[in-house]
Amino acid sequence: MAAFAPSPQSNNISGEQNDSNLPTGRGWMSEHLVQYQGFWLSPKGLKNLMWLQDHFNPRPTDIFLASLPKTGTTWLKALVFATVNRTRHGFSDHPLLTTNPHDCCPFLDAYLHENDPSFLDQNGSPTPRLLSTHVPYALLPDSMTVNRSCRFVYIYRDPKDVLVSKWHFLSNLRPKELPPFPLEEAFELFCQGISHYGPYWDHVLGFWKASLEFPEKILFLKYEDLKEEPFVGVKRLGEFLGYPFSLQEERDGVVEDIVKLCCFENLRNLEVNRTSVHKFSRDSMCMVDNRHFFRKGIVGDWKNCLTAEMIKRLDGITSHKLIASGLLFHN
Ligand code: PAP
Repeated sequence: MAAFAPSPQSNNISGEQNDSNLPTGRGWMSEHLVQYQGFWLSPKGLKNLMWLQDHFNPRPTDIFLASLPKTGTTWLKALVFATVNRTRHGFSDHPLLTTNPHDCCPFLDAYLHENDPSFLDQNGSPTPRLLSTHVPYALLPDSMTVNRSCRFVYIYRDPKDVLVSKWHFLSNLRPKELPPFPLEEAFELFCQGISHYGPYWDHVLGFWKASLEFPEKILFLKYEDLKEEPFVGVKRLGEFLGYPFSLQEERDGVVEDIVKLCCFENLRNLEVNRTSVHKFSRDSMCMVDNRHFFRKGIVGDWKNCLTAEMIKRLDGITSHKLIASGLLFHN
């Protein structure tokens, strides 16, 4: 699909972007998506991006957690928060026992758009700031990517599980007055790349290439690898972020404590994640029951949802787009 505008010389997009002259695509909820420089965003997502471009001033110590929706963001937030703050909090009264991970590591673009950058400074853990974003690498402002010491941790996941997870999530949030959104329709849009912050493959490749170019700045993680070897993943996180685990900590089982604290079963069963809600932006009505962030937490649920034909088509697109990168998935 052709991009709306040629790639800019710099990543900075100056001024207000009016979405009325951008190509539109069918949304997954009631609103449509707009295509901006090759990526699909909700109209609000586009406004948030403009805000990010114009107003965000990173600190050199900032840690950005980057991802596409439904690739493991919630889990990554918990793991990074617990790793970076492990000397501040004991495991028996840890903030993650009473706070949803999204509230420990806010979405950068959504909060900034609320016109309250000071929120970021009141975030409990001033240094380093843990901030998350779904914005594709190519659309991030230069202030975040060029000549800065800020680090990124990127997580990606098998697109078949991403599609299934996203479809379930949005079906749960769908207003009752709207007709159901069939999986077949979600599948078709996903394959065409028309999905929040998609195309999926372009988003992944953007961060992958950047991580090859700047390996000291971008850590590239796979959900499936984290599931298989969470201890290895947590140790890599600690090392990469400048908080390596000492031998004594390893002997004391600190890595295991973090893995256990952040594991799906533990987080899902906490009262805060069963009964409370998360507000995606400070003043808006965009609220989600925390329980929706914890569905199954497994690898390969697509086998229960997609037809053989769907699997073949989606795997075909993934092979075609990712083969040169080596970022393929074993089924
Ligand atoms: P978001 O984009 O709304 O933040 P995100 O956290 O990226 O969602 O992805 C949600 C997926 O991660 C869900 O997958 P599922 O639908 O296939 O079950 C969710 O269950 C899963 N998930 C949430 N927390 C964890 C965790 N601690 N460990 C493993 N998977 C998790």
